[in-house]
Amino acid sequence: ERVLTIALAGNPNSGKTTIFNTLTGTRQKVGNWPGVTVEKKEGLIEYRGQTLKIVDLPGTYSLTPFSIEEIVARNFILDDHPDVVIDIIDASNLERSLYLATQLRELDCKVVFALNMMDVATARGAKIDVAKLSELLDVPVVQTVGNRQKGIDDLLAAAVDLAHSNKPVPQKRKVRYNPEVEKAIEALQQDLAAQLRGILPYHPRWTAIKLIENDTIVQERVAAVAGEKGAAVFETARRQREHLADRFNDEPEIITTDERYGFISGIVKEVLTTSIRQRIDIS
Ligand code: GDP
Ligand code: K
Ligand code: MG
Repeated sequence: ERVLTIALAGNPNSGKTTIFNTLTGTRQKVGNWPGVTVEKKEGLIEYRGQTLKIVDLPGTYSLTPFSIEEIVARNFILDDHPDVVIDIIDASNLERSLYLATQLRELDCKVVFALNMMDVATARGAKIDVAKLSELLDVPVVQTVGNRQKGIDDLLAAAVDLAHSNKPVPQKRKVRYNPEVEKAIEALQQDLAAQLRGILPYHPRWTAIKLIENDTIVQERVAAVAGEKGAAVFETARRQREHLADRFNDEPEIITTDERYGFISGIVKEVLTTSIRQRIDIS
């Protein structure tokens, strides 16, 4: 039977390695990611009669093309198509953690959240509406306390169930940008579909967003498959970027980043309650 690949993503210090170690025990292979000196850890385990390959991705806050760690993590998801990505979320730093989570949702990979550090969050008086978080991002959420091996069986079960599920990755409950940005994405997406149907390496909406953000790695990948047909697409991307820069007086990638933060802060308002004591402690 086919080996299922499960990748662990998360911010630095979210508990990724702790959970990786619990999942894989001593069956670990440590090396480097190809071409870079970033450590790669993977481990094979047997689960419900099936072999699972667990891959510990570099810890990142985002998935931009500006840091080696982020490029490694993103390329693995884009090119190796893991069956499921477990995003280890630090529940005691929910807002910060959701930036990566939001980007993973935009990438259209299958995602499960491990809401880790729940003990820390609770001790600080934070209450998280887990069901609501799951609903708002349309992602299964499992609560874990990594250093006490709590919730890890449930997490693995949720990941494997999702890997086997035939349900397509939900398209709603992702970031929607303001109408002007959405129009630019739509125009570019239509061009991508018209010019590069069948040869586009990545999801068209995601590709359009990245081209509007001037993402050099995605530009290179699209150029590599598109050949001459790329010219029209890159011209549309350039025009849409220019239009948005004029309209908002800012780089499009700044606008999309801001809007992701806005989307996240809306989610946090709905799911996170802090006790009076904590609010006093912070002030
Ligand atoms: P990584 O940077 O994401 O790989 O994080 P690590 O796995 O190295 O964990 C960072 C620290 O947090 C370590 O000291 C862990 O023992 C600790 N840790 C991991 N999970 C939890 C948790 O759920 N609760 C608490 N209190 N500590 C945790
Ligand atoms: K660490
Ligand atoms: Mg680590």
